[in-house]
Amino acid sequence: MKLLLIYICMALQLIPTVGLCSKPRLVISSDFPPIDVIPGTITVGAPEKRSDPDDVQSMVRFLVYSNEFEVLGLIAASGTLANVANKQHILDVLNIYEKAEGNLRKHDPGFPTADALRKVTKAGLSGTYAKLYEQILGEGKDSEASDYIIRLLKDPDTEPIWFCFWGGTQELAQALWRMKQARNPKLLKQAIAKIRVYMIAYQDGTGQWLMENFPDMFIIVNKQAFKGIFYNAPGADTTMGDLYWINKHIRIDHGPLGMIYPESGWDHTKKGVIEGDTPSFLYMFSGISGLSHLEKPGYGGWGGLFRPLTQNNKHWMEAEPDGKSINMWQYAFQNDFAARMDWCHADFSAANHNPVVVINGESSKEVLMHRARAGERVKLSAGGSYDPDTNKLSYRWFIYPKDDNVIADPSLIEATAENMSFIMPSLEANGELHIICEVKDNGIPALYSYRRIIFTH
Ligand SMILES: [Ca+2]
Ligand SMILES: [Ca+2]
Repeated sequence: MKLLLIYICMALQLIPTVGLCSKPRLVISSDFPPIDVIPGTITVGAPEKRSDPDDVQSMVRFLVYSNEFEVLGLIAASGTLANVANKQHILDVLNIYEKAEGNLRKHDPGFPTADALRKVTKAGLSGTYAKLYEQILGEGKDSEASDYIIRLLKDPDTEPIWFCFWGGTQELAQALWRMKQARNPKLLKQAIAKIRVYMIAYQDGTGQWLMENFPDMFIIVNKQAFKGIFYNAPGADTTMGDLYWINKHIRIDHGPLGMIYPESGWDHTKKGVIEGDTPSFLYMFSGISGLSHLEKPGYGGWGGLFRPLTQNNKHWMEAEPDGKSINMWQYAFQNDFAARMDWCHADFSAANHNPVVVINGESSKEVLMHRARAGERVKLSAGGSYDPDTNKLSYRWFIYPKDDNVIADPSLIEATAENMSFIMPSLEANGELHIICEVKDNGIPALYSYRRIIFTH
């Protein structure tokens, strides 16, 4: 993922960032409730069943994206009102995924087997949710999951490992605490160098402990902006995720996984998409599908837009708490989810698949880099873009993220043709102009694909 020159497009010297040779490696940790979870606002029922169903919603969505990643771990961290870590809850979902995986493979042979996912499903420590770090770290606090994380971190493979935390971070913190005790600073340093964290809020005291103790560890904290994925978030189109939408596109007639998608999150009166944890892996999907870049949270994409908290650019937090940096992509990521739920039961010819964006003849999913002088006319072409279902394509080019210091050529503001050109504006020293090419098909549901082109002087 380093920015290296590997290919020069003849027409425009568009330089893709280095290719992803393999899928990103990923561990999900979730405060995962039982499938028959009772929303926490319903005050009857056994405590171990009463919790927040949103992680089940997120897990259904994650599994239909599991072809995009090398899933190294699924960790059951403490959850439910009873504060238990029970990996059987995840295994129960994998039994259901097993009924859909054959059909999913008609759409991409890269979907993992349920068996492969079972092998990496690990139990975290019970009793950690919402506790102070002093209460949950140290001797006697190891778990199957923290031991497994140590094995992953000690492995000589230096490729990054992404940890998406849908609940508390105790298991990673405990693994690092244990490695610190071993007094092998070289090994610990290697471990830190390959860790990438995306955490949804601080759900136990170890989140802040990680931030304070590991200034060199790559950590994204999404404290509040994750709510931008809620169907009822400010600025969201509620019809793209309310009960009617989830029934039509996810829950009914979409195979076995859709049937377990809960109607609500914690509050049973708010029925619809409440997948607060989903932005963690949408960030990753966005980073490998042309819109953004895994190592650059400041680029912005489906998982939000972030700003650095530290000068070394290791710790990041959302640029704005209001969630708009997520729900601005709502039509795209909701349609994408709906299409993949069709993949659970439909043949290839009866479902939709994303278009492939080609920019100036370059067809990878990499972010493209280009140098241009202020005042120079730049020509971009999405000609050659195509759709695996032979759908008709439409185009939109826009600047993202917006930079108030850049006075853009008006022809760049609303460009909707396959080809476009603009006059390169003047940038500040080390300034970048990011242009997104969005290509949308006319399938049902309509799917979006992207490429990002970054201009510098
Ligand atoms: Ca959660
Ligand atoms: Ca298509």
